Amino acid sequence: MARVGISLGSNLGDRIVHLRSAIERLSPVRLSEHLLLSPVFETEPIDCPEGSGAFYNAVIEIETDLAPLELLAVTQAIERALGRPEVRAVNAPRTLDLDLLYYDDLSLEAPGLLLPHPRMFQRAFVLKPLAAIRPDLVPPGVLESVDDAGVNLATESLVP
Ligand code: PH2
Ligand code: MG
Ligand code: MG
Repeated sequence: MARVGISLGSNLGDRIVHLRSAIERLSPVRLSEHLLLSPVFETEPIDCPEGSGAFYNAVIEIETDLAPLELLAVTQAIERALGRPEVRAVNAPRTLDLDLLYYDDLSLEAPGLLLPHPRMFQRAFVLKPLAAIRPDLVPPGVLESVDDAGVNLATESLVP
């Protein structure tokens, strides 16, 4: 059984409903009661097309026995179920984005999936919520913990 971190983002439609729905839809792949759920942060769009709305972002950690690419297929199916089109412009506003951040201590380079997520330590919208649930996490190939990396990043607003 693997402990997996997944980031959730939405900046289209009813953002909080989409995040909640994603967490519910992930429940069949959870093999244990283990669920770390970060607060939801409202964050400014980074590297998104002009006029994109603010995101709601959160991170969860679950335990699963699915292999990484099986889990990727599940997360992509959930994105589609929430109305995300197959073909889309880069970083266009989306009802739901689910990104696999880490899968135990696995380093993986597969088509469509890099683990740990190569940009997770550059993104406050990932690090801030992740610091709330796994401050001491040091993914493979990274030299500092989530908490140390996130400490200097601008604070983003918490959704009550
Ligand atoms: N996701 C992106 C690009 N930019 N910005 C914010 N604030 N939150 C995101 O989840 C996000 C982003 C690519 O998936
Ligand atoms: Mg993403
Ligand atoms: Mg994605």
